[in-house]
Amino acid sequence: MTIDATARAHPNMALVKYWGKRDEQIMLPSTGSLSMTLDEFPTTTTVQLREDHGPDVLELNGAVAQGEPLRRVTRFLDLVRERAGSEARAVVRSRNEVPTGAGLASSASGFAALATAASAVYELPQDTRSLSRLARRGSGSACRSIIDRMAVWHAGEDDATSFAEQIEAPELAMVVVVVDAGGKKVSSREAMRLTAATSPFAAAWRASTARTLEEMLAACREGDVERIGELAETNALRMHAVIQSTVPSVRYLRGASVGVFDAIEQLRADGLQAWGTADAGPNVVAITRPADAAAVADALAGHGEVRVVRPGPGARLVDERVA
Ligand code: 2P0
Repeated sequence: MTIDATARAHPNMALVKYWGKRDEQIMLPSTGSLSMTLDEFPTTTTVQLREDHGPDVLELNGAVAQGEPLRRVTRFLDLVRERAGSEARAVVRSRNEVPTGAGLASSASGFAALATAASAVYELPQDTRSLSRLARRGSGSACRSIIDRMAVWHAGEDDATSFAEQIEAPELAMVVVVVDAGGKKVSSREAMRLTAATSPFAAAWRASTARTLEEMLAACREGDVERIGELAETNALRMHAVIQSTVPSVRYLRGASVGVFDAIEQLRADGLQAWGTADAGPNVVAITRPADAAAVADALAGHGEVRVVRPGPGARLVDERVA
């Protein structure tokens, strides 16, 4: 019997964004999405079964967590227990190596690592597809962090068909520009609901993203970095446009973020190819070729702390203790 298991997973950065759910209960997205798993900022999570009958315990970066983070982990473990036919509670210890305020969400790496460690401990299927489907139930984008390097998340029709899998793509690099280390006021989940409920552009966003995903898959197959960059930048700005069009308006990009998009456009005019993207926060990420990453990082260093990231590994077990 497995006593405890430790898994590690990394965040991912979407080139075609997930923004909206078709079914919040089982976390079906309204459109597919596509991302690069990063080689930095891992989350390492240990799941240990409790031998007494105490409740689930969550420790985040060494401190005991309560409230919503604990409820979210418990709900996730309830699903795992239901599938495993187990009543055993667990102690979950999770550590994020995201530098404070790097603006890279830890929910994707967090639930990818948790799904992987929990599947080992509760003896659920551990193939990539099963792990991706399970991670999705914790946080949508976590299904992509299960996957090595580049992932497409198929929107799917039901729980069985909504999962991420690896795709071939040309070698990319990204430059993360941290313009603001503060937390966000409106969670992605809340802002997605607000978008569906109040934006007149929500349907256009869904239709255009579905088309963009098809074009992006073709650009990845063809190894066309320029097309990948253009599509990613347009898709990110469309996502921010639909988010800003909510009532009340949610604005994740700040003046400084727009300044980085301007600087990236200027780099292109000067002959250095890079394209901007941004998630549900103010920080901007430049997508570029590996050979240009250092020059792009130098050029953007005046706008905030910069860090070059590359394609990284999917979630995996790093330790397992068996009695
Ligand atoms: C993405 N984001 O594709 C998009 C782009 C943020 C902006 O996925 O409600 O934490 O847990 O499924 O996955 C962030 O949302 O939301 C996200 P839930 P999630 O990466």
